[in-house]
Amino acid sequence: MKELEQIRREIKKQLDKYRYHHTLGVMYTAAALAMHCEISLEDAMTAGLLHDCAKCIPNDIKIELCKKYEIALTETELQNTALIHPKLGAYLAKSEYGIEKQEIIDAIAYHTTGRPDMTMLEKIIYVADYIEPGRGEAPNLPYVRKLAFENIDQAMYKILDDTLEYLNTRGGVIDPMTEKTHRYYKNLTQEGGILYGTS
Ligand code: DGI
Ligand code: FE
Ligand code: FE
Repeated sequence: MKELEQIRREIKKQLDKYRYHHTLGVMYTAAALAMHCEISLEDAMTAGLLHDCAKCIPNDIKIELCKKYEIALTETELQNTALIHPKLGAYLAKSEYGIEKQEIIDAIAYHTTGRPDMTMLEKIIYVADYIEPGRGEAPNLPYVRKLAFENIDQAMYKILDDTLEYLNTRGGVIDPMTEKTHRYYKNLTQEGGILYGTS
């Protein structure tokens, strides 16, 4: 696996100024969450650095590359090109940046929609992407930022809930995986789950 510093230098060339700044924010926020949750800082920082590595590729090239690398895209992803960068990014993390750990590759692949029963590293990247210091426009940010360090599953649920509300009001096509993840974290935290469980 390449050194973090080497990946940082390479990724800087692939991103615009805003995206690079956001990427460093995600990397350091993921590091803080990893300290708190006692998982590998190096894995969290590597996944944070690479999570948006395919974001600045022009949309038509993204689709072309997916064809070339035989990455299957769903109808939803083809309709919403913003949903392609996690899958393509996961592929490039392995092929271009030498990432071998499947846990890191999965954290990149699921950073936009999430998925049910995520690993701690996957949740950390998903949450860090939303709360990093450069983000400012989402509702409830101060609350979610605090919640992230108190109960990461509840933070997942709140972020998914706010994201779906935002997409619904904006009329955006919702990826079935985002809904599935939302349902999973709602059940886990709201009904008979860790929050209000009877045990
Ligand atoms: O790449 P970033 O901007 O850092 O963050 P991201 O990869 O989480 O993408 C964020 C956007 O993705 C945000 O505007 C919400 C959107 N998103 C999340 N789930 C869905 C979705 N967009 C659509 N159309 N459908 C979804 O299910
Ligand atoms: Fe992203
Ligand atoms: Fe991001």
